[in-house]
Formats: sequence, C-alpha cells, structure tokens
Amino acid sequence: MTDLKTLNSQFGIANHLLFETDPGGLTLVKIDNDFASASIALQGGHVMTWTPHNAEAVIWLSPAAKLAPGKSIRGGVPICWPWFGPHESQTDFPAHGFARTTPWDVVSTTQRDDGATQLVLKLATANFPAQQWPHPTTVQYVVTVGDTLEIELVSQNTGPGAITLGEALHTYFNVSDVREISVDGLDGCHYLDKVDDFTQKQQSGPVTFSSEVDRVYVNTSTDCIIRDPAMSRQIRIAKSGSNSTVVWNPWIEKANKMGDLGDNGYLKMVCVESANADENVVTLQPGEQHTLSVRYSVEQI
Ligand code: TA6
Repeated sequence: MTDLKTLNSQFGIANHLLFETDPGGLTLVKIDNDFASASIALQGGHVMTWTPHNAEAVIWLSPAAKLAPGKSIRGGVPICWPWFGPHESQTDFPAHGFARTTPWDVVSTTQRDDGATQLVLKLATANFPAQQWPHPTTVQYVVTVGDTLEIELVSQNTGPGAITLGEALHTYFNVSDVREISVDGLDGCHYLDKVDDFTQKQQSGPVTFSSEVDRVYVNTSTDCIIRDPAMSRQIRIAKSGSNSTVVWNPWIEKANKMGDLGDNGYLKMVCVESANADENVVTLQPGEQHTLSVRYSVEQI
C-alpha cells in the first residue's frame, strides 16, 4: 500500500483532492470542488459519500459502518464484482465478489476544466484471490465528482478464454423515510422476488416500501427515479451497460440482524443497484471490454 505522503505528492490536487487515513486504518480520498464533496476508500474503490453543495447527502453511509481492512463498508457504492450475490457454486466465496474488500490502486486524478474532479482506480490483478478468480482480467473504475456523480466500471478479458461476469454498483441512496418514497422506472419489468423464494413476478407501477424488498429486475436498461416528496427532490439514476436493476431495503428484522445499519437506519436508505445479474450476466470473449456506467443527479420537485 502506497503511503499517504507519496499518494498526496503524486496524485493530490491542491484545494480539491487529498488522501487521508481513517481511524479504522483505511486510506480515503477526500474530494471537494465548486459542486460537491465526496469521499472514496481505496479499499474496494468504495465511494462512501457524495454531497452536492447546498443539498443533503445523496449517497447514504451507515452511521454504524465499520471501516476496517478486509471488511465491506455498509452504505456508499459497494462494487459487486466479478459476481453478484452468493457465488454460483462456492459457498465459502464472499457474497458479491471480492472487489469491494480488496485494495484498489490509484491510476490518475484530474481537476477538469468544467470544475469536476476525476479519480481513476484499478484493481491490480496481483490483488485477485487467484483461487476465486483465476482468469486474467483488468478492471478500472472512473469516478467523476461534480453536480452529478458519474461512475464507470470497466472490465476487460485479457486471457485466452471467455469469462462471465456478474456485477453491480450496489448504491445506497439517502432518503427522508423509505415508507414515504417511491422508485419509478420499473413498471412492467419482470423481477425475481428474493423475499418470495426467487419467484418471477412483474412490476406494476412504482416500487413502494412497507416491508423487506429484495428484487432483481431483469432485462431493463431504463433510468430509475427515487421520488422523495418530504425532501422536495428526486434522484435520477441513469445507466448504460446494465440490463438488471436491483431494489433492496432490509426492513426492520433483517436490519437488526445485520448490526451495521444504525438505529432505524433502514428507514433512511434505499438501494437501487445498476447491475448485470442472473440472466443478464456478461460474457466477454478474449480481448473484449465491457463498461457498466451510472450517472446520479438530483432534481427539485
Ligand atoms: O442487493 C441486495 C442484496 O443482495 C441483499 O440480498 C442483501 O444481502 C444485500 O445485497 C447486502 O448484502 P451484503 O453482503 O452487503 O450484506
């Protein structure tokens, strides 16, 4: 792991981007520009916060998140890669893959002419747990912080055989009260209902929340909108290179079992995850590249 002094001398940007160490021992990137502030942990390439100036936080970070080496962070934008959910055959492999608990390396930092700040990371192949993923693959992550938050997850098959990737930007969004919001954009879509034995169902109208919701919507590339009247805003989730959308709120019982959502934390968050999961996993032939990208924006209502 590169030390802070070297990181700041090589990649720091005066007044806009600096590297710090969190008390839990993680190296954090702190970004602040004319539009917004953000924080990213190098472990997991984990965007933890994004807060446009004169707005409430858009990305939710659990007040009880445990920042520690090798532990996934509750909240923010966990990167699920190279599989989503439990591994298809190895029960001892980590849920949602290893990318979110592995150190990422800094490739570049840029203060753009439009005032946005860009951070490029890569997951060094040397950091792959070989027994979990023995396939030569490169993966880069481009985070652009401005009046929108743009993220690109770029995977390339650099090996001799085809590979199949499951992936998601497992984003936690900050809401007033999950019981008072709705998620638009999935009307008519088919989904696997994980709280009803993965039964395939069809969405009718907006998604609302009055109990645990854990749904994998398949074959959908549309934008989603989180409508939050109590905060007089809606959050638009635009995506490309993603054919699945996962919507999740653990509700009371599961939240209490998880232990890192904070008191009634489940009320303050909703996950709307841009993904390629289940029947939408991505197969890359040798040399092929795939990009999953999102753009988050906030609109007053
Ligand atoms: O995306 C929803 C989900 O797959 C849920 O089933 C729940 O497990 C959630 O992810 C959180 O998973 P994690 O491993 O971060 O606790």
